[in-house]
Amino acid sequence: MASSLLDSIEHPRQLKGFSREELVQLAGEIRQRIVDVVSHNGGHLAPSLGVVELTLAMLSVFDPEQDCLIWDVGHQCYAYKLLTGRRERFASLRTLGGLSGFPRRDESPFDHFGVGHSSTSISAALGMAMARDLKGEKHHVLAVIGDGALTAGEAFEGLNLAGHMARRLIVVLNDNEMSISSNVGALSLVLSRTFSSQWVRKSRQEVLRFLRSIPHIGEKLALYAQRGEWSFKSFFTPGMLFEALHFSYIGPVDGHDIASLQKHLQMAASVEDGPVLLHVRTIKGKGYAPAESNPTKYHGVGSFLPETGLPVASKKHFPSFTKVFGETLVELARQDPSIVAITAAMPEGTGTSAFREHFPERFVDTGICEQHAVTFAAGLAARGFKPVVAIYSTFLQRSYDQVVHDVCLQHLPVTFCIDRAGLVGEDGATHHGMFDIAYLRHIPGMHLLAPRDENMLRHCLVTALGLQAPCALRYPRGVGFGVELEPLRSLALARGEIVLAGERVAIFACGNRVHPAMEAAMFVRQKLGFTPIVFDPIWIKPLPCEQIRELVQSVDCLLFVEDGVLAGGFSSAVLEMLADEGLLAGKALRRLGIPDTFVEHGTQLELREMVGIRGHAIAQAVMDFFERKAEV
Ligand SMILES: Cc1ncc(C[n+]2csc(CCOP(=O)(O)OP(=O)(O)O)c2C)c(N)n1
Repeated sequence: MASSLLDSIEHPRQLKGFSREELVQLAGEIRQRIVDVVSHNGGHLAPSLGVVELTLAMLSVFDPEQDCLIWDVGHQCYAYKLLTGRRERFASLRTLGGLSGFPRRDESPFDHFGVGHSSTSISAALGMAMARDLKGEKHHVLAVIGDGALTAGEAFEGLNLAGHMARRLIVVLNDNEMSISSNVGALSLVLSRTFSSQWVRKSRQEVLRFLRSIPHIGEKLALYAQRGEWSFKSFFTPGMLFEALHFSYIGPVDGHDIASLQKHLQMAASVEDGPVLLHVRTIKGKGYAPAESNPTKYHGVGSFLPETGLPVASKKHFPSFTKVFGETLVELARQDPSIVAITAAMPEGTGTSAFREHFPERFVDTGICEQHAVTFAAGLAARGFKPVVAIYSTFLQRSYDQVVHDVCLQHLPVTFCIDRAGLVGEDGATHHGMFDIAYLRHIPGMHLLAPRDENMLRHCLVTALGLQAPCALRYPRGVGFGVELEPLRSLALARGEIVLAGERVAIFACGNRVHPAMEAAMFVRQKLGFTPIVFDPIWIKPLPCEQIRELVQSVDCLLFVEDGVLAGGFSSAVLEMLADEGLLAGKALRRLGIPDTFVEHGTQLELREMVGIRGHAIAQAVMDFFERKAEV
């Protein structure tokens, strides 16, 4: 339609010819398109709505073909995708084979750096700035980082080196006072300082007047002081912090005023002698009332009705693993005052918001600081508390050394509740929790549990808290199996359960694959007239060796299935043990799990189907032992 400016954009360079009014109209159209598509596909709505004007301003001032624009976390990149050649594919956002929800170098030449985890942008940008200088190139490098992402250590490591290297670099701080929940920490207090008081403005004028009056050098001094107003302002605004790190500071700037953004971006681009930080204030969820009024809820959403913002009614009635975990933790903390809950900026995502409500004095949100969260927990544990670190599998990757060095090496009883373990779905490759078994099971002293359902999750949590040792439990994203919740009980160490008795084939199913394995076994019973055994080890470490030995000796065929990488995962653990004990001779073997490749985005079901860990793939694998087709 001719009236749609957005549909006329084939290349971002067209934006340079747009008037301010046209850019404002375009901002409205972009918001509409984002709401339309995200209401179908789900996605990171509020972050993307908040940076529409910033995206337009950056693309109209810079040349994204030459200049490197790097988004931190990358969850706010939807407007950028729409304007950089991906408009026509935008409806496929986050679907199998469609556009990723995050920037990816293999998706577009405009995506200069791939991302999904937070706080990497300044480091990557600085590396690119150095590469530019070494190659004698002239382009700009920009990192756009949120105030939430700025709480992470890596962001400060980047700022620290950038100030030291003094290379040309623009860091745009997108400050909306929100992480997923309200931002936390002393830094957020610094950022909220404003340059509003009259006396500050007045003193600035007086200082400038005084400087100008100095003979010979006065004008020059005033110019320096004026460069901008910014340097001066920095004493009274968050700028002080950044100036101390040898950044020039500009801001704060209204992040929804395109003209002002363009002016200040140009100002930032003119700084030749070192890094500059442009502080932009935005409203998360801007322009869509439900998201503006509840940015936490609309940070990341499933499908919803665009007119109201209400979720599309889901068929899933069962509570999620996350919810069951959160409620059980509250239940346990009522009786045990030594339990402390820790999250790294994900109170809602990990279900610890329930704990925050009931025991605010025993709840800590560290900000996006997974490494700090783990060592902080170790400190609490060293002084007699029982810290529970609730964290997504993919983000715990950040804390590998802290788990090894601060927790396990000192035998400290920290409980890791690892949510989103396994394939997570639409967030894709950066977010799948597929490595945790492999990166935890080799750490001496670590205990590792994989509850098969929500009931077992509760028992595992009680067990972990009673261990007096480091322990992790991993459970998947999404709803449980709807099993009836039993009274809590502690589990015996290194004992699994035969959940389906049978013969000839033993299926070793780990965590959320146990129920599908049981369904598969029932199918095989119908087709082949015998029932394979389904064994749930519950413990990945220490393994239930005794039971495994017995089982293996009773069958000829061993099938393993797990929602995690095959390399170093659960089946690896069992096979290592069996090989060491010489128990594998004459056995037919098959392993189902995630192969040695990064898995893309799609629904959880599609992805499990793709890697072959769903019920019918398990059934087929059993049938294969007998060279029979499952026909399912
Ligand atoms: C290492 C890591 N931990 C946690 C997350 C989950 N996460 C995604 S966005 C986000 C909040 C980011 O806040 P901010 O940078 O201020 O951006 P905003 O969403 O407010 O635009 C968090 C915690 C992540 N992506 N990476």
